[in-house]
Amino acid sequence: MSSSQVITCKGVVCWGAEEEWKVEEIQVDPPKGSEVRMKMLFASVCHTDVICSRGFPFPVYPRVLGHEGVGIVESVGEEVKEWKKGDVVIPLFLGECGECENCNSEKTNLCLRHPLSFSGVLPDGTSRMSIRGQTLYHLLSCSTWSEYTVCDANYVVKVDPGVALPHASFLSCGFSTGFGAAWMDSKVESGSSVAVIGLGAVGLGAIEGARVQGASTIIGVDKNRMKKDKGEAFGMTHFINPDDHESSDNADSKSISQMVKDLTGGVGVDYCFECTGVTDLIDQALEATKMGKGKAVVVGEGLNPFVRITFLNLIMGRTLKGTIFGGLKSKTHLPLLLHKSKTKEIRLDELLTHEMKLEDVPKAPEILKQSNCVKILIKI
Ligand code: CXF
Ligand code: ZN
Repeated sequence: MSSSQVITCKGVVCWGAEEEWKVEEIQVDPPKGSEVRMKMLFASVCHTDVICSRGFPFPVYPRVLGHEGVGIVESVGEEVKEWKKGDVVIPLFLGECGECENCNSEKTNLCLRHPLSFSGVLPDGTSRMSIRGQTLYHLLSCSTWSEYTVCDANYVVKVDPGVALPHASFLSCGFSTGFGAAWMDSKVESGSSVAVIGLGAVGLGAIEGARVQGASTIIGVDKNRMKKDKGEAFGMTHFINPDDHESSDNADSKSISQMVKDLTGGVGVDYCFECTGVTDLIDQALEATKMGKGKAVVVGEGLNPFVRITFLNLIMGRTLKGTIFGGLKSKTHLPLLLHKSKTKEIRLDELLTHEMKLEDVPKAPEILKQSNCVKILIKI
């Protein structure tokens, strides 16, 4: 069904890097030919929303935030054959054409035809959202913190009945990014040793991915001691709180890489997943891996655009790699993860710590700072 009506609804708008987020009345245009308009049911908060609202990687304002969520198709453009009104779907920031060089490669999920875009507009170069006549930009080709949103149909994945909708929302970015990093991007071998720096939803996903792959040692690193129980719930075998190893005068405080080596007979781990986005920790992640064959994977992203790496850490045969969405191809792999959540092979209940209404989303940055916060679910 196509619709020609503009919808007026509520959305969470960011007006600038220093501005507080505001819930505003916005206009959402009907979908164009190859697009889908969705009524959002649930959304969730990912660290990337915060850093994008602060200008990562480019300042694009005003924009409607949110890139995790699940919704129901309200109307489709006339060229859309794959989706119809009433389908439950996840809007994504990455497509999979299945035909381009990258879609045909097992090495990457970065589709060339339906790419990741930071421009704030849909693939046709325009936005479907506005406020008082002014263009509102999208976030990562979606914008899920809105009662309605529009996406290109190629950036949408179906959710089968039986998948819990809050889980579908959590699987639309953060947790899947970490899980995929261990499962698909690195294909962690059974019996490997793994370290995960930063135990937010991404890091907990990496722990779960390493567990599912059969890693024998999974070391979690986080300054928040409340993350010990969370990490263990997902399969972490050892916990490092760097603050516990800090001396008062800082004279002999140990580095994270040293602490990881202390737990692994001095040799380090096969894989280290850096999930905080703190750039200085990337060198620590590299140094925490085994000489000659260790691999450090940058999973988190931060506001600092540059990374410093110790020459020796790299040249001693280690690999440093980055990944988007954990290497998951949106149409091939996300349905597999949704299925794993349905069969409880992956466990997502432990992620949910806070729930809020769309109206309360401006409070989310403060809530994210609370030590017990992992995932905020937004009921739209
Ligand atoms: C993001 C990382 C930065 C590029 C877009 C996707 N992943 C998770 O939020
Ligand atoms: Zn995200």
